[in-house]
Amino acid sequence: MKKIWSGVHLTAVATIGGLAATLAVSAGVQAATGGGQQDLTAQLRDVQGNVVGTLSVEEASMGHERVTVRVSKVPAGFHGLHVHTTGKCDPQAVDPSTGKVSPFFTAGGHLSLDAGKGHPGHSGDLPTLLVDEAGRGVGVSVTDRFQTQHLLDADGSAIVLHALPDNHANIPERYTSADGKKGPDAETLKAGDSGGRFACGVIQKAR
Ligand SMILES: [Cu+2]
Repeated sequence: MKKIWSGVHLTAVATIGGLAATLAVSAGVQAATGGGQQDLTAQLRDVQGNVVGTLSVEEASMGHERVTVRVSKVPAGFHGLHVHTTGKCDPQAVDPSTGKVSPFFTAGGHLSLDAGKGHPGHSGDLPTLLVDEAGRGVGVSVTDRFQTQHLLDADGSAIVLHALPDNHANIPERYTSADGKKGPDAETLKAGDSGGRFACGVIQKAR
């Protein structure tokens, strides 16, 4: 995906076009099985402990999950958004590699069910969230990169909203990183330079 605008446009069209078919398939499956899989939810809190948003994960169709995030009281602009590996959101967490407080470090890295794929190919990578001037934002996406059982594994999982936009490692060859290489460097390939972790929510079963 070289031209970011064409990529965004195609994604939006595909999502809208697929929705009617998705809903029809989902209704058919539920009628046949007497219910879908377990829906999931999370409450996002910032470093001070304020609730700033909610997450819901629902079955959209066979093998696809619909992920909805709603936030308020978040700084305006784009924010990186990912499912992280571990269901632990400690605002006082310390990064052992630096010895410094790194809020929500305990949530681990991006959920990655295929070790061969880096960012933005991680299972937990989601579209960046747009927050308006009033501090509100809503993001809806459909993904086939994970199933709800992957989020409810032994150590759980967490949704993390970052402080900065996620560049999805889209650093064209014409740019040179600080280490002299063209294109994305190791840090970009890890998390898309989306900065600190602004808010975190442990993902759990919805009631
Ligand atoms: Cu993240």
